Amino acid sequence: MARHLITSAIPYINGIKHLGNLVGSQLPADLFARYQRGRGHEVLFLCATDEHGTPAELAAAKAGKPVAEYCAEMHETQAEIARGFRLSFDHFGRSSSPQNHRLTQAFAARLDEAGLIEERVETQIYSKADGRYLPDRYIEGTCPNCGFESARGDQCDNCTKQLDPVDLIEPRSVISGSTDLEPRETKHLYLRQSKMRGELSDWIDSKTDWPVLTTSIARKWLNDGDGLQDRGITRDLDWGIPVRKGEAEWPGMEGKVFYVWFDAPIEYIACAQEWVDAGKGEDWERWWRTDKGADDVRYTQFMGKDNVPFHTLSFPATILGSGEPWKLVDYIKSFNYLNYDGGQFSTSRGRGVFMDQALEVLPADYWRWWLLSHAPESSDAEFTWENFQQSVNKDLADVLGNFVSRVTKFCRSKFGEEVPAGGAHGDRELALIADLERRVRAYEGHMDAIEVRKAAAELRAIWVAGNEYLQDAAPWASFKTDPEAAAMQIRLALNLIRLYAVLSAPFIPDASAQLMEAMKIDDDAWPGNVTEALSVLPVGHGFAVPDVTFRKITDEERADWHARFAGIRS
Ligand code: B3M
Ligand code: ZN
Repeated sequence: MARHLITSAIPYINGIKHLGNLVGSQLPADLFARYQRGRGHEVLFLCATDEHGTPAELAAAKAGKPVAEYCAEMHETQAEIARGFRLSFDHFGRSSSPQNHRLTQAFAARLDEAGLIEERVETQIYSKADGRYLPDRYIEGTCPNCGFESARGDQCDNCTKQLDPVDLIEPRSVISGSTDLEPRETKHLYLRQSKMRGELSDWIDSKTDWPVLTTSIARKWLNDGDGLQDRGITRDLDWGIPVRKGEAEWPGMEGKVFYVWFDAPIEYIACAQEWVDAGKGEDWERWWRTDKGADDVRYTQFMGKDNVPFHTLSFPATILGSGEPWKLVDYIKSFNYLNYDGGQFSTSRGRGVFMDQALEVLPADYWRWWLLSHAPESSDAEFTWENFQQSVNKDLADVLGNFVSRVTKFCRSKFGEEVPAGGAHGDRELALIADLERRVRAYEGHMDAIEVRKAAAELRAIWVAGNEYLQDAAPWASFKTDPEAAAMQIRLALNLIRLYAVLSAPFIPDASAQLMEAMKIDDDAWPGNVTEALSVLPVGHGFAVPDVTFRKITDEERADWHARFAGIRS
């Protein structure tokens, strides 16, 4: 049994995420966690809300609430929606937790001891109209790298370049729109990442099996020297983790907080502590400390491409720089963007379908299937309602749902609600089994490699194989001349339903549970070999005809939803 530590990029607290965010990190992470559990491995799957920094402050201000209260409420909202999508986190933590406060302050102290922190007096942008400094997202302007006009102070969303507010061309305050800005001096802590360039570069070079998307972004920053400029890790903000050297004061840094991107990845570790403190686990160190057993853990991170620089360079610089035996990530799965109907999903502009809205329209499995089978892996992908309708109606309703319905209803009408006997498998069955054996192994290969689209395509092919078999064997016809043969065919097909439930659970967990219930069995062991897996339901085993597993989306619904989501969410 292997041990898998799995984290999804932690979503910002500042509102409900859209489907593009979901498919870029939390959903594929859940797919992988469910798969590894299904294979019988030990899994710790963690996620949290990212609660600090300017996004949190700005959103709270907009909602007219104190930021702590806003974060507590929005954390609950996001947790509820995550449950709705069946995201099977072992813990959904909060980067504002006391555990993360302590750990972040401890990391800063260690980095300082290691000579990797520098105090710098620097120039920050001060807004006279707002009476405050404007770090990160409090300021917008034109990107000096690509010319994008709404680049934020910390990063350009268009070209992913990490920025400094002073770099922006024609900067303006996000709070008031004021351009009456002046540079003022203020003291900050810098993480001397540049000192670690060689070590990080060797580490990235050793990751020859990583997705090209991940390593190409990492190398780009390394080779430009750009991502490895020393990074400011503190801010002039009220909300955040107070700058302390471990438990001690940090002279000259009173009233300042750590930068959100410094404390957010540390939450991956703190979240494991929260998991233990919530009484859900016993020992977090065996997942995170290589001196306490974590060296045989395989750690996989999931994220959108815009988060890659922080996970390939900044966070590893924190971990390595501490000189302590923390677990480093083994594999980073990153994703391109999902677009929405000819444009971009946009949280700030409310464009696209958001997670709460999606669940109002259809249950989680419909979305999970479409999103995962169209995951933006090798390039950006696009959601359209036509494509969604087609995929749901074909793959889920016509192929899987129809198979289940035909088999169970036919059996009920001809043999009753028990697995019928019949004779031994014939050539057609043996050919199907041999085909499935190959396909199941291919499916495992894609899932192990986190090739999400390929895994979905193979799973669909496994469903199709059953359908083609049924069409070909035609038990409704053979029943008239050879009821023994029809019984054997149906016995096989009922067993296939259970096998489908097991194999499909990582993608469509609710449907899987429904099928297991209908087959009146809880043996969900992963198929070691298909022949054995197709005899788990013995002759005489009772089953029930399930309700419709997947319904079709009508043309009216499609048109209706298209119109409903064409505008901007208020
Ligand atoms: N919250 C960005 C995002 O939600 C950021 C990820 C942090 S991962 C440590 O895309
Ligand atoms: Zn740019």
